Amino acid sequence: MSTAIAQEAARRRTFAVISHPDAGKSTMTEALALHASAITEAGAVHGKAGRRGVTSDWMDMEKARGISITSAALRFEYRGHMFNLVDTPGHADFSEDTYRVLAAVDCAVMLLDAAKGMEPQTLKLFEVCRHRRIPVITFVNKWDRPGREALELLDEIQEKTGLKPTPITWPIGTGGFFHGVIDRIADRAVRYTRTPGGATKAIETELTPERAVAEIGEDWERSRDEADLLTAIGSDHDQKAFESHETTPVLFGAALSNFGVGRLLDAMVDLAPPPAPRPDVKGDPRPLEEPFSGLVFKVQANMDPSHRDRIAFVRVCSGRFERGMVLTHAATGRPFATKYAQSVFGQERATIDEAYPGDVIGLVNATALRPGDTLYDGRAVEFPKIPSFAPEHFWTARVRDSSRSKQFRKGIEQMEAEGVVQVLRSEIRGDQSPVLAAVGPMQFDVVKHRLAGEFNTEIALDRLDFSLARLTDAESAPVLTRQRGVEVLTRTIDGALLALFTDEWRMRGVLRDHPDLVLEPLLADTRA
Ligand SMILES: Nc1nc2c(ncn2[C@@H]2O[C@H](COP(=O)(O)OP(=O)(O)OP(=O)(O)O)[C@@H](O)[C@H]2O)c(=O)[nH]1
Ligand SMILES: [Mg+2]
Repeated sequence: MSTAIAQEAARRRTFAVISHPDAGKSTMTEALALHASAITEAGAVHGKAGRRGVTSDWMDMEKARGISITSAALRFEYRGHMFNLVDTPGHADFSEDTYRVLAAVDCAVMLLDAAKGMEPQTLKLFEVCRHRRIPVITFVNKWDRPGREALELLDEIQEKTGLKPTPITWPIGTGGFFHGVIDRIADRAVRYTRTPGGATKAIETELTPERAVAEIGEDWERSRDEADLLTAIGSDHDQKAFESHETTPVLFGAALSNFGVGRLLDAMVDLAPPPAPRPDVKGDPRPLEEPFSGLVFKVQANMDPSHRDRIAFVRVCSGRFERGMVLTHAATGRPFATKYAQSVFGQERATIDEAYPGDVIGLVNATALRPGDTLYDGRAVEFPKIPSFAPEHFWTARVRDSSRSKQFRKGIEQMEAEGVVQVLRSEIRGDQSPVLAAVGPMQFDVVKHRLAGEFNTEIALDRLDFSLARLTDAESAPVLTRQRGVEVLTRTIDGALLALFTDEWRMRGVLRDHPDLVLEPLLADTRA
């Protein structure tokens, strides 16, 4: 029994796909599923405007804007391995969602845009991965378009992340002349030929050196010389160094035309670490073979307009999950029934009967569950909470048509449960106009859009002139309330008292006059 769990865990690969906005995460997620034969045709073939949405971008607003707003999980099998892949949103306003996903995976695929190299979110995410000790496989995407020099990109990666890049593949040709890659591990070269529209796997042909010289010529010779140089300077993959976060394997390709995607999938099988025991709040790792434990990393409602339910995404951390088992919800100590457990593939779902460490499962109608919660069977365990970010934008929300007040309340409660925004209240403001707090302003667009779409309720939002929140206590609150440019509100989800200030300068002024006030930062662990 216990060896079965170890064996099942060993064949799991649990990944986040991350990057700066627009580098191609959703296209790549789709391409990976295509290569694993989990889907038969990529949906991103019609270009951004009229394209059929990619599998992981299912929300209306995502289809309309062509960006990912919320993370999406895909589960599929490849080469005897069970992949759990989570496509994340790149936009900084939604980074809280991305960080929750990073709390639940064992490895990350980082995409770089060939023309842009390291961008601000790229850098931030590399830092988060280092902080969380998540190994990163780097894929330089959009190599089919004019871009930077490959060697120059390697230098930039090394310089900005401190990680040593170890190319697994090396591109043959650049700037729209992307012929194929040299596979530095398999010691061979392949040529890619695009299928119409890039809808299906690219055709791969083996390139012997003779053929390469004859058919490609100069681009091949240059690529081969560069690959030799890499070997000479010792830029080879080293599994130990990769797992201890000293290096990042690098691959080159184009997700849109499916160039290099199969090679990435193989690297994910061969290089990515399988699930390991997860440390609990005290730092003690829970052995994989202990009874079930899992971490809720995401809650999402109304994914399916015809069902209107709330689904909690759980990463299995130990043991065997069996549908129907009754678990304990660590936060409340209450039993939790798992009759409606599902595997998720973008917006589609299917009943799942069993799962193992590394798997992501969806628990339906899990109204009590919040991101960061632990569920377990057997010996009690609680995993560390996923820290929430310090909000910097504060807007009041109210319903436009008061006959929709009930739906308004329900909608806001839903947005809070999912962590789309934080909800703050005070007696003075009353229930009719709570304050919504967010890391980035686009989160308010999501609230507005989803309340209209899912709750048929139009809302009005008004920006408040605050940009800073601090945790305070009941003693300090009355003093703070008397200050100009300060407001104290209660965060509904945990009852914490938050003092809002117009800016840092204002807060310092208040502290100068009242040095004994309790004002603690709301720490996001990514900035640690
Ligand atoms: N030329 C080219 N375009 C690509 C490639 N991969 C993705 N794209 C295009 O780049 C744009 C962004 O792709 P997405 O997959 O939506 O990017 P994303 O990283 O998921 O974006 P966010 O989720 O909004 O951060 C789309 O228009 C894609 O068609 C590629 O390999 N080559
Ligand atoms: Mg996307």
